[in-house]
Amino acid sequence: QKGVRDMLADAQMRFDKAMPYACGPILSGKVKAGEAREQASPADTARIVSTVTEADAGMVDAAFTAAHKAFDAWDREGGPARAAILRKLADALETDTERFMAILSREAGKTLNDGVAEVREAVDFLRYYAAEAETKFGHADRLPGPAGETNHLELRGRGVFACISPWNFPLAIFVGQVAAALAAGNTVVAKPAEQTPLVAFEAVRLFQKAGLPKDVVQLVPGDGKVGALMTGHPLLAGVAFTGSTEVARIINRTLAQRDGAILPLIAETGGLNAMFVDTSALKEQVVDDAVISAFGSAGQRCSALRLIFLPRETADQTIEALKGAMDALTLGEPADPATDVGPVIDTEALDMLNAHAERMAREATILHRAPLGDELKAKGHYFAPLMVELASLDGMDREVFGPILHVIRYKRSDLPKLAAQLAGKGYGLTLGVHSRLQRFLDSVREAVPAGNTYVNRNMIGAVVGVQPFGGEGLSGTGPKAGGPHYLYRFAAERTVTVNIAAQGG
Ligand code: TXE
Repeated sequence: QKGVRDMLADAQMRFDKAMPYACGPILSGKVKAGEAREQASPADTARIVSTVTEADAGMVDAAFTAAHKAFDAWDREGGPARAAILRKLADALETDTERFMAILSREAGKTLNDGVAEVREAVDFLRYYAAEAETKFGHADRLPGPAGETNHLELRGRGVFACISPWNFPLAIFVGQVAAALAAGNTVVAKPAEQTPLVAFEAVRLFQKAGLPKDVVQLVPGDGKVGALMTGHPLLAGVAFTGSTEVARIINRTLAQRDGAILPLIAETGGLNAMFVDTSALKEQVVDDAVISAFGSAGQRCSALRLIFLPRETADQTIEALKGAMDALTLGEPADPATDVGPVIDTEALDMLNAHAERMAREATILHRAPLGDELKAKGHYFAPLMVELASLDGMDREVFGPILHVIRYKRSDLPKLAAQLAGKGYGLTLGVHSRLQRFLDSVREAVPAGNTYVNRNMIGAVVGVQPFGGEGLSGTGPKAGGPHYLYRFAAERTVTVNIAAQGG
């Protein structure tokens, strides 16, 4: 164990020594330098992690033009050849795990556990979509049909995909989107979130060294203005977006207003994720699972638990145990191995959470707040985990993205009404159920639609190929990332029907 920790500490030290790093657009393999802004670490705002040059309209245009030129050749490579390249990228990333963990801890405030899990997920996405490319792309499947004709179905790329990713999984989601688009035969113009440009920049540079052809992925860092230039670009063939429901709606409107082809949008967005507990549930398990699901990664997972429904018979006991578990959390520097909860991403997130906490103090009951020292508060964007009790679901219409757990105490006979009210909010991402009664599980599942349901366990699993992940309604369009249907949405499906007799020899 000590060996691994030392290795990580060394990698962090090596990374820190050369901070800040310059990063910027990568167009046809070349890094563009220009006027740069500084990006500070959320964990320690005195540390500048990178100096970032953001893409302008000319660069976005150059990125699309180059990716468009590269498309035909990449698409014609076929699935197996693309799979071989994606596997090389996976190997390169895996070999560089410690360095990417170091970047994630400084740039995104990820703890060591979260960092290693994220690098693993990115590697898994590359290998999973490589396998998918190999089996699904590059050949035509014969379909059953009437005598006298043959029918074949073939999957091809669509063109240039815009991949727009969030800061909360700045490596895994960025790499996952790009890998999927590439596996399906598309070329890519990718934009990381404005808070986390460096990890994406380093990933693209590594991939190009590992054998990714220079024109198939173009990187255009920047904020929503750059995103808007991408979704409005005439050479666009489709959008893969992960982020907030609000921005997904903006992109949807932009695509609807374009002239020309009707373009696909694959959107994975936020949730109002709930856990339903009944009196048969095991208290210790509920507490462990609720705490990790609500406060792990400082509540900044899209799958994170926001609302826990506790039966009034046992609610007091569970709440007391939750308070104890919250006090046992260690808040701190993400690079410290003892840390359970790191910072939130930026001042905007901190302000939003503080404003929500103030509103809760007025409109709800504050049940508990984990301790947070002044020193930490002054150092970075730290927000102490908070538990509040709501009298009802009224006014709880939006995802609050951070470490705040909302408790609702219920009377058994009110549960159907509450579940229907929650379902009526329109989200459908993750759902937790803690019960030893199949009937309870079935009734909750029927009442509350969710893309991913977790029974008698925590709500943070999205293992690639094992737990395909994604929501419905306000939470996303599907298909699920890391699942067997994901690549279809990135692909053009072509059916060829041949009249055998007329075709001759
Ligand atoms: O999102 P934002 P954030 C969700 C999570 C939360 C959000 C957090 O639930 O809601 O992501 O990420 C770009 N045109 N999920 O705060 O602000 C912006 O620059 C085009 C769900 O980053 O929506 C950034 O690159 N692009 C999830 C990206 O959009 C625009 C997993 C996202 O930004 C734009 C992870 C515009 N007009 C997080 N404006 C799941 N369901 O799987 C901004 N952007």
